[in-house]
Parts: sequence; C-alpha cells; structure tokens
Amino acid sequence: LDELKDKKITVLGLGVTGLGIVRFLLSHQVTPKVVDSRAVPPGADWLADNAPECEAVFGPLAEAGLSYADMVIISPGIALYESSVAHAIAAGVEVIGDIELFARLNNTPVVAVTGSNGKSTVVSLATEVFKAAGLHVGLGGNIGTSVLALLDTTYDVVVLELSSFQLETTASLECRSAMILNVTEDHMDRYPNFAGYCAAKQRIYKHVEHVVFNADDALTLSNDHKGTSVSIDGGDYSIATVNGVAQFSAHGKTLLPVSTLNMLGRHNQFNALAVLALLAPFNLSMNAFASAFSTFKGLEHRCQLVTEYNGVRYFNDSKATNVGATVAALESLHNEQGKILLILGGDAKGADLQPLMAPLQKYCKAIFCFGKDGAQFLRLHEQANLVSGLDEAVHKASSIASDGDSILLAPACASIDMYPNYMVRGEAFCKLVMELDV
Ligand code: UMA
Ligand code: ADP
Repeated sequence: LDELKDKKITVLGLGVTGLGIVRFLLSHQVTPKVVDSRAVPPGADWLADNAPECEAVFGPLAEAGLSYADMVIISPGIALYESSVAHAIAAGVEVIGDIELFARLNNTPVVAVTGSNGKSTVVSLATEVFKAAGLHVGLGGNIGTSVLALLDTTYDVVVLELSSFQLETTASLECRSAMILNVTEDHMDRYPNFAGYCAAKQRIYKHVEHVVFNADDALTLSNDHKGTSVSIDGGDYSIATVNGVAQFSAHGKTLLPVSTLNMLGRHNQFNALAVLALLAPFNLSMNAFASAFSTFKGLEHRCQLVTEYNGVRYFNDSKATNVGATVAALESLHNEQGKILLILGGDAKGADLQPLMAPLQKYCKAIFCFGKDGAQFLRLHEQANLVSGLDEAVHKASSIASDGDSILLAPACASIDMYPNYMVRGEAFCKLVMELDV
C-alpha cells in the first residue's frame, strides 16, 4: 500500500467497483483521480459529497489523460482494448482491476469460482457451508460486492465470484481452490471471438493449489489437464445410486444423499457437487454440508417456482441471460406430464442461438419472444409468437397452457433493452403472474 502512495493512480469507472476502489484508497490515505466515460456515473453524487479532493473527469475517455497515470485501476465494464485504455497500456501505464489489487494485499485463503452459469449459486452455497461449519467467511466479486471491502475484516476464508471481465485484469490471485464451472457462449459483444472469452476464464487457474473442473466440459480443463473432476454421471465427484438411493459421492465413497439438497434441478445437483469438490481442502464435517444443502433454497430469479394455477406451474428464471442457462432450465424443469411454454428475448449480446433449437423442439409447446432481439428466436420453433413484452407473453401463454404444463421465463438474453436489470425483469414477471385472473 505504501507503494501506491507515491503513484499517480486513476480509478477508471465509478460504478460498484469504482466506488469500492475509491473508498478503499481514501481509507488508506491514497487520493486517486476518478474517470468515467458516462456524463453522470452512478457514484458521482457520493464522490462530490464525500471526496471532493478527488479530481473527477466524467465524459469522453479520450480527454481523461489516462496515459499520464502511473497506474489505472479499471472497472470490469470497460474493455482493455477501448482505445484510450489501449493507448495508456502502450504508453507503459500499469492497468489492473480491483481483484488484482485485492490479490496483492490479501493473506486469507481464497476459494474462487468462474464459469458462464452457476457462479452465484455455487459461491452462495459454499459460503453457507463455511458458515454452517462455524468459519468466518467473506463473499465478494461479481456477485455484487466490491472485493476490496473484504480486506477490512479478518476472515478465515474468502469466497470470490469472478467474471471473465474481472479475470482479464487479474494476474497474481492465489487460490486455495478454484473452478471453471462451464464455458458456453456469453458476452460475444465484448470479445472478438469465443476463444478470447475462454482465455479470460482460464486465467483463474494461474496460481491454484486445488484445481476443480467439469468433466463434461473440456473448456474448463486447466492447461496441464490436472485437477479434481466433477460430473453427475462420473467424475471424482459424482452421483452414485447405492441401494436405490442417489448419493453425492467422492472417489467412490458416498458423502450425502442427493435428497438433502433443497434446490431444484439437475444443474443444481452439479452445483452442489462443485461445492463439495471445491471445499475438500478445508476438511469440513459432512454435517456442515448437510445443514447448508437442506436450508439453502437457491437465489431469487433462478428457476424459482412463482405459483401454480390449475395444474400449470410458473417459473421465474430471469437470471438466464445466455443460451446455456436457458438450456439448463429446460432440461431441469421439463416433466412427463406436460410441456413448457417458454418466454424469451431481450438483448442476445451477439450470441449464436442455434444450440437452443434442439431443446426448444424437444421440451416446448410454444415460445413467446419479446424485446430487441426477440425476432431472432422465431425460427427456432414452429409455434413461435412475437409479443410486445412480458405482459402479452404471460397472458398468451397462460391462455393456451393446460394441466401439467409449465410457463417459464428464461430469456437467454440480458434485460438491458427494456429493464434496468434481470431482477426488475423477474419481479415484473412475478407480479404479472400473481395478478393473472385464471
Ligand atoms: N461503463 C461505462 N463507462 C465507464 C464505466 C462503465 O459506460 O467509464 C458502463 C459499462 O460498460 C457497463 C456499466 O457501465 O455497462 C457498468 O460497468 P462497471 O464496470 O461500472 O460495473 P460495476 O457497477 O462496477 O459492476 C461490476 C460488474 N459489472 C460488470 O462487469 C458489467 C458487476 O457484475 C459486479 O457485481 C460488480 O462489478 C462488483 O464486482 C454485474 C454483471 O452484469 C452483475 N456482470 C457480468 C455477468 O455477470 O454476466 C459479467
Ligand atoms: P451466474 O452467477 O454464473 O450468472 P447463477 O447462479 O446466477 O450463475 O445462475 C445463472 C443462470 O444459470 C440461472 O438461470 C440458473 O438457473 C442457471 N444455472 C445455474 N447453475 C447452472 C449450471 N451449473 N449450469 C447451467 N446453468 C446453470
């Protein structure tokens, strides 16, 4: 930290991350310059009220003088190839993210998780297990809290959710254990190609004692192909049926009945296995896992049962913001008694929608498409309806659903074209469902 005091530091971006960095630096007597390309970034008022001593430049980055800094601490929403950032790097400026700064200062054991889907669920469940075992645990990262705040408290262990954007600017994070859960297309509006996205995710494995990977997804393998594997059907951690009872198992030994898990769906059984594998180095009691698995009901807006009317179940999976998550929801929620009426659309972020074709054909009675890229989904199903928004979708779907069917919001898209975020979209859906007159 003393090193930072002698440097010209620019904090780039003033959202959740930027504010966390500014607060942290100020509390350690470092006064940064603050830059954001938005005319009024989310943290502007806070900065004016609490840190008027910080020079602030809001507006076009080209005018912000990034190249004159010694170090730029960049937010994940800004790409390193953004021209002003690229110029600064070329001029020799050190550009790092808040996770890298955390890594350089942290002495607590870290469990880190990345992947296209399931990160928040896995880190939340892992945190609950640590708590049940009586450990003092900190949780941060992409899940929504700045990691630097974690340095202010003494923890036994820290659990981090890391996005590909955050990993791009992280080089020295040391982890006790870490996992890439899965890699399917996402954020193709940010990466030049899929390989770039995969490479960002791989950076999590740089300095890890206990590597965990998904045996069903080769893209989660580390470069040396070593580590502990997880797969429902057969990995070091898997599900085995013993005397007719499905059991979470490790290396052929049963650990816990799968029925202990309170969350719905096959993908959540995988997530539970991931938690068991990731936390293995900590030698926690199986009671701690059993307690957390049975009480954790899953996070809101992830395959969440809203209600049931006349045998029709309504599910909110607004957090399905990419194709992989929508496929997982269809595979987890389908049942023999009926079909799924799927509501999807929004901002597809440049994704290839083709992988949706087979599951849509197999599990869906009809689809209802809305939002900026809604029309792109129409060709994927013969019973496809273009609708103006969630209101029309919910009403149309409920009018043709019959006993045993499910109505599922799993948009495969970001919400940003019509809503502030996926939570507001999910809440809007739940409200429409609860107000249905059926
Ligand atoms: N932005 C500008 N100009 C700037 C700075 C940001 O236009 O100068 C834009 C970005 O392009 C983006 C938005 O502002 O559209 C927010 O970017 P940010 O970097 O300021 O974001 P933060 O508020 O700091 O939130 C970030 C993560 N956001 C992103 O990576 C886009 C949050 O994850 C994370 O919770 C938070 O840090 C704390 O770590 C959100 C997210 O959507 C939930 N993540 C993506 C995902 O999960 O798919 C990766
Ligand atoms: P993330 O933090 O990676 O976005 P979440 O736990 O918030 O992950 O879940 C995001 C979406 O992915 C939800 O729609 C959820 O149902 C789905 N999902 C959760 N776990 C998995 C998994 N292991 N594989 C595929 N999809 C998953």
